[in-house]
Parts: sequence; C-alpha cells; structure tokens
Amino acid sequence: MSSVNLVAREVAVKIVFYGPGLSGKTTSLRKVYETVRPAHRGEMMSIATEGDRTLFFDFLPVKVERVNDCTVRLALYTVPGQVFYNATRKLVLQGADGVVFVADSQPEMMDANRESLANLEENLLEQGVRLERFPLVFQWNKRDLPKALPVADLRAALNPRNVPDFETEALSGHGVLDALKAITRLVIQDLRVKRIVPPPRPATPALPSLGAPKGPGGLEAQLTQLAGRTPAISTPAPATAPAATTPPAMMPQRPSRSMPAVAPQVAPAVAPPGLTGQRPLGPASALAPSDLFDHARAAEGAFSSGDYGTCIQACLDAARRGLALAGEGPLGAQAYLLQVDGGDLLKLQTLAARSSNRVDDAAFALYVVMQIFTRLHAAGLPTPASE
Ligand SMILES: Nc1nc2c(ncn2[C@@H]2O[C@H](COP(=O)(O)OP(=O)(O)O)[C@@H](O)[C@H]2O)c(=O)[nH]1
Ligand SMILES: [Mg+2]
Repeated sequence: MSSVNLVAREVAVKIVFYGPGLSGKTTSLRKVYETVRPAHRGEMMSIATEGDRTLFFDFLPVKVERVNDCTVRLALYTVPGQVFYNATRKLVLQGADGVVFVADSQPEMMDANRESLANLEENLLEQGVRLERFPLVFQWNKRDLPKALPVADLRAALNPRNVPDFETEALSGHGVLDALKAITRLVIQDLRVKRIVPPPRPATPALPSLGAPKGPGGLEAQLTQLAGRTPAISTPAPATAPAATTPPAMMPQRPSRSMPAVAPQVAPAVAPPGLTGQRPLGPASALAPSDLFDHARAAEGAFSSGDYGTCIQACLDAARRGLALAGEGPLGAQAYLLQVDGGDLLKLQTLAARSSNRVDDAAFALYVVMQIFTRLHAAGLPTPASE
C-alpha cells in the first residue's frame, strides 16, 4: 500500500514480482539486492523456504534516496508461483501499487505463464482492481536459454496491452533493474494521477550539481536518469522502445528552500489530470485529502480573485471537515488529537464571523487548513477505507 509523507516528501510503494513457479522471481529480487548499494537497502528476507522454493514470499526494502527532492521507498515482494499457494499470493498482492510479471521464456512454460497472468487478473479483481488499468511491466526471463521463444510470441500471448517489457536474464541480472525502474516510474505516475503523490514542483534555476546523482551505480542514479535530468548511465534499450525512451518526468523537482504558506503564483506548473488549461494547483489543494480537494481549490480560487471572505468560509468548512476525520467529538478535542494549534482555530472562527477581511486574514485561513492537512497526513488520515 503506498503511503506518502508530504512534509518529508517521502513516498513508500509496494511492488510485487508475480509469475509462475520457477520463472525467476526470487533470482530477480536477489539480483536487485546484490546491485543496490547496502546503504540503500535493507536485508532480503525470504520467508519459509524449502529447498530453493519460495513458500511464502521474499521481501526486500529499497530506499531510493533523494531523487530530486523526493525519497522513494520500494517494498519489493515476490509471490510463491506454485498454483496451490493462491491464498498467499492474494495476501502479498494486497495493497500492491504495481507488478513486475516475470514470465519464463521457455515454450513449455507458456501455459504456466498464461495461467499465472489470469490468476493475477483474478486476484486483483477481487481487490476491486482491473489489471488493464494497473501499473504492470513484463520481464521475459531466461533469455539465455537457447530454446527461449521469440519476444514477439511472448508479447502476442501475454502482453496485448503493450505495457513496457524487458528481456532479462535474472541469473546475470541483465535487464532486471530496467524493469524495476520502469515499474517504479509507472507507479509514481499512477499515484500522481490518483493524486496520492503531489505533482512535480517547478524546477529552480539549476545549480550545476543539484540534480546530479550521488553515486554512479546506485538505483538512485538510475531513477534520476529516468526523470530525464542527468543522464549518467547508459542502459540497454528495453524490448518496448517507445514506452521507455520517452519517459515523462517521474519525480518531483527540487524544491525551493522553504514552502511558502500561501502563494498561488508559485503553485506547481503542472495541473493534475482533468484540470489541464485551468488554474494550477495551489499548495492547499496539493496537500488536501481527496474529500477536501474541492474545498481547498475553492478557497484558493477565492483568494486569487480577492474574495477573502469566501476564502475564509471555505477554509473554515474544510477545517471542520478535516478535523472530523480525527474522530467524533468537539472541535477542540479533534484539534488536540491532531496537534493542530487551538489558538489558530479560534482565530479562524473569529475571522469567519467578521463582515470584511483582508488578504492576510485569508492567507492565515489557508495556513490553518494546510496545517490540518499536514497533520492528517502525518497521522495517516483519512485511511483509504474512510476516504
Ligand atoms: N538459465 C536461467 N535460469 C534462471 C534464470 N532466472 C532464474 N533461473 C533459474 O530458475 C530457477 C528458479 O528461479 P527462482 O528465482 O527460484 O524462481 P521463482 O520460483 O520464480 O522465484 C533457479 O534454478 C534459477 O537459477 C535465467 O534468467 N536464466
Ligand atoms: Mg521464488
């Protein structure tokens, strides 16, 4: 399950390696483990293995530190491929943000590949997720074997949607990181579309070293390269060229030093989907949980047009609704729970009762709702079920 800490600009995503038994999922994960510098990963955990088979799952946490201004944490899982472990697969798949499907390129494995892909589709559907709208990439694995099927055959059978796919040899690691980069990019894009991850911040005038990766071999450098800022490493062309050669910027740009409390004119240059051509997101709507997005936009719109009274009313309404997400009870108790400044709330109520307001009053009201949104994020509210 993805989670986002907007204050620290940290995104945690869950990626699952799926596929039939023995296709190379555990080997792929092990390769990621060996490739990523120790400072950027935790220990690989393999749960209840017997012989070389994954009976429960493998888990590897990877931290991609400071890609531009955003820290990405990847929780990488594999599922047991054997048909009879479907309950475990469902469990591991729960809350996944994206899947790397590891297909075995051998002709005799095609039925198992198809069956596993159908099983993925079915298990996602049980969670209310449709595969065709879910971030997905393919590894065509075991390309080193002489009898490996042509990629065109694998694509025709398994990848009619033409999502990014990669020829891989998990044993040597060839192509594995490319697939991981691609799924990370797709997941971040998807989370942006869902407004879980904020849109990129505007680029600041470049200090030459700011966007540079920290080290030549890290996943961080690879991801930075994907963001299209500092090509540092040449990677082999993926099997699906168009999808991977024209990557849109996937990571937020480096921030200015401090976040302005209210300043619509410095709002991110990128409007969220569906809002193209309209006013760009302001800081309050960028922070707002989805239920309160319209309130935040209304407040910002009123602020921009000089209607400070409406702005303050919208903020007060958003503040009440936001605080209610902390649970039942009086406003003061909810504010206390969320560690929102009670004095600020009282002042907001006072401002809302006034017949005329100034620009700094409206700015203060926006500051109060942003405070609430930030505290809600820190507390993990609203939970996905309540949103
Ligand atoms: N020749 C070859 N063998 C591979 C490759 N990837 C994995 N294997 C082998 O396939 C077997 C199953 O791999 P594993 O990663 O355990 O599969 P999983 O069940 O999908 O986790 C192991 O013996 C691996 O060494 C590859 O790219 N080429
Ligand atoms: Mg395994």
